[in-house]
Amino acid sequence: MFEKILIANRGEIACRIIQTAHRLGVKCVAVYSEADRNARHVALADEAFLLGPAPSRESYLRVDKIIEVAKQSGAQAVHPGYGFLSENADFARALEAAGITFIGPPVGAIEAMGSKSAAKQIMEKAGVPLVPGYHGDDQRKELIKREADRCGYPVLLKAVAGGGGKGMRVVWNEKEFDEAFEAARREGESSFGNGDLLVEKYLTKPRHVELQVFADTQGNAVYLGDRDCSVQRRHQKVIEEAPAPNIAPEIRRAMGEAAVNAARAINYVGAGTVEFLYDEDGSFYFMEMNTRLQVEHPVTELVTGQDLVEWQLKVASGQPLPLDQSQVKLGGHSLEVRVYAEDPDADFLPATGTLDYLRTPQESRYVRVDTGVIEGDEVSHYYDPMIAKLIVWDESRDLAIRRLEQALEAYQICGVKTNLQFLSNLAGSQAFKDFAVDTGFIERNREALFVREEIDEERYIALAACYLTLARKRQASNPDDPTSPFNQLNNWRLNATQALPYELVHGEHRYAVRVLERDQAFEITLNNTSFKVKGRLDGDRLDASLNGHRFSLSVFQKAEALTLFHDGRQFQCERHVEVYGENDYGAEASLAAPMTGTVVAVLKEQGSLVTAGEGLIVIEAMKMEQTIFAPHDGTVEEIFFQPGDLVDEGAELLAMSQAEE
Ligand code: MV4
Repeated sequence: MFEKILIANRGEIACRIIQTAHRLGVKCVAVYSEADRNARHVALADEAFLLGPAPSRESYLRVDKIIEVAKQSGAQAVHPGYGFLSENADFARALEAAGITFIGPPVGAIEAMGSKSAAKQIMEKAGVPLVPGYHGDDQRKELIKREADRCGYPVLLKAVAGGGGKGMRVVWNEKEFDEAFEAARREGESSFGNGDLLVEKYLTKPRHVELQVFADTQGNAVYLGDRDCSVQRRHQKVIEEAPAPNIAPEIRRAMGEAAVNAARAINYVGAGTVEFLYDEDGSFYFMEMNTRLQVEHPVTELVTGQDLVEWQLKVASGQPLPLDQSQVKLGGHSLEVRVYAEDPDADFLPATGTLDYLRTPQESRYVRVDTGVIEGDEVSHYYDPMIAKLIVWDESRDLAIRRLEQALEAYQICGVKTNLQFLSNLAGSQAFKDFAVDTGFIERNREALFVREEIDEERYIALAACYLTLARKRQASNPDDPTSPFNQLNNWRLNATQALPYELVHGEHRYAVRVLERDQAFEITLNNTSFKVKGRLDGDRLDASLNGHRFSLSVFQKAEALTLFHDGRQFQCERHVEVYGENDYGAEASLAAPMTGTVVAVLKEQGSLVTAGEGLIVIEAMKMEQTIFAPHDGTVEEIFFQPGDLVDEGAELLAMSQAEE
């Protein structure tokens, strides 16, 4: 086993690899870009080296810098993770030349699977089922047309150099062929610099079923079960599960054996994934082979009980596979969703921001969170906007889905838009529970998946007012807390039998709210609705009963913005505050009473020097005290009222001069 490895990656996969390596007693070297100086993977590693500026091409893709760091740190091997350089043959070759082990397949295997048609030709020889069609080097149009006719329409024209759904064109009938052929060729030329095409029978409702394979340097190869990744959006996997549901055991076994044959056909070593298109009639066809550890490998780990990164480290250090095929046992069902910083209302465009508030579900044997971020981290535009992978396991698919729904409810993020609501809608949809899933699932179920449930805004506004009131009472019992959002200009204490006013804004709606405390409960009134509310605040947890209906929710407040997390949803509102400061008084710095009331204390004497934010005078209105603070540095020139005086709203309370700049 290695003593020290370098992880040439970032984010969740880098953290995940480090965790296994440390468990095996292997030291870890991290590499990072300037944007990742404080990233979690850097903190977890034993040592870390700066690669360069944030852009990947100047950091995580810098083959020369990474090899230099590997040499300098004495790393014996490099784990590439996924993405970045994980399927870059030149990188694997350069490491080999430097005498450093690449924790992945041989260079030849990476290159063999790099081209769709080459891969298909290899698989055909290995007896791996292919979709009926043509993927030869002869690119004459009349030949490809003849092959299309032989397949029978619809057919799919695919750019040989394409991938991830790019460069595919469905031809529904013979009449469309000529135009489609020319267009597909042009697109191949312009997008991939290669207009070569292959043609296949078009499967109209396929599933994406992939097999996890592993091979070692002693000629052993096994499959570790399968995964269904059909729920995709624009060729981005959204939810993955293992095992693939509703597949007959003999077909499952046949796919596994075909996948092992595929691996043997290219003298594979390490972790690999063989992807199949699975048709409704139970037939399956080789799609492509990925020569890296996949994002979704944790679902396989949870149903096999195996740590695939441990397998990678053992195989790369020359050890045999830990299990033979007869020892691979599968149990239960696992699902993974990818929590992304993206905006569902902006067609899932990547979102950026700061993770101001981050609560993750409690991990257990049923719930796993693989993440590369902590609360307070920035999600930048430089890299894939994945925040975390949430993986669940249980004895059955239904139980695992229930676990997923619960875990998603407990996943709470503020500060950046996420796809959490979409994932909850998906996991909770009947179609998904019924496994009516193929690659067209999301398009077919848009209605259910993109629904914005109507919420009872008034209830949430009342709960927000309840939170604000309890938080103020809590703060009032701790007036020295300078960080409290309530220790601002309009500080006061609730000793009221009178109502406490709030102005809360949610979207386009402004709510004038009154909170009256009576008999250990609040009477909260807004619009013409009144709620009897009892509440208890413990940290950011609010347990409340609203007209006898119990709510348990988390609340995050940043300045005047409130986010209430409840029942898997987020409700946001803003407290509108009149802040008395310089802008309200202009240059002469006189301070007017913000409301009619009684002067209860004068905190400064005439002629005293004050600094901005110092308390000057306290007035009481509606049984609440309100301190008026100095809007800037200066001198108290004259005080117009004394304790006990009644003042009208707008009356000038005192005059201040501005301190010299
Ligand atoms: C297909 C197909 C139907 N028939 N090939 C999409 C990208 C690449 N992985 C292959 N893909 C497909 N190839 C034939 N002959 C449908 C797809 C496809 C797809 C496949 C797997 C997962 C999601 C998909 C989404 C759209 C289309």
